[in-house]
Amino acid sequence: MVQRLNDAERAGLASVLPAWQVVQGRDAIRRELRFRDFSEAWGFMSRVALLAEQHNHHPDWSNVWNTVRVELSTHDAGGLTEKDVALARAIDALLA
Ligand code: H2B
Repeated sequence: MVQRLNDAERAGLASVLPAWQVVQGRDAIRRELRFRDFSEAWGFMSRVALLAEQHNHHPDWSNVWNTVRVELSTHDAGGLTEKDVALARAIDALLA
């Protein structure tokens, strides 16, 4: 079972994942993205869905027209793990 991040790993999150915020009241990170329109937002979600399958790790997310809100947390561990960091980095790379 993958372990939740330790204090040192959490302290490094802001520099590794500057576009992501720590969620209040839940051990998770979040990123909100705005696209030009629904089609671009959905295209992004499709690409992330394929990434999630490759990682066997899936986002908790929502979409409203051109906005996608992504939350990452490891359900099996009850909080943030290296799996969330890896998926967040892969999502950032998609957007780069
Ligand atoms: N995604 C997330 N976010 N957390 C998990 O614990 C998780 C997952 N577990 N995707 C995976 C799938 C899982 O339940 C399978 C059985 O490994």
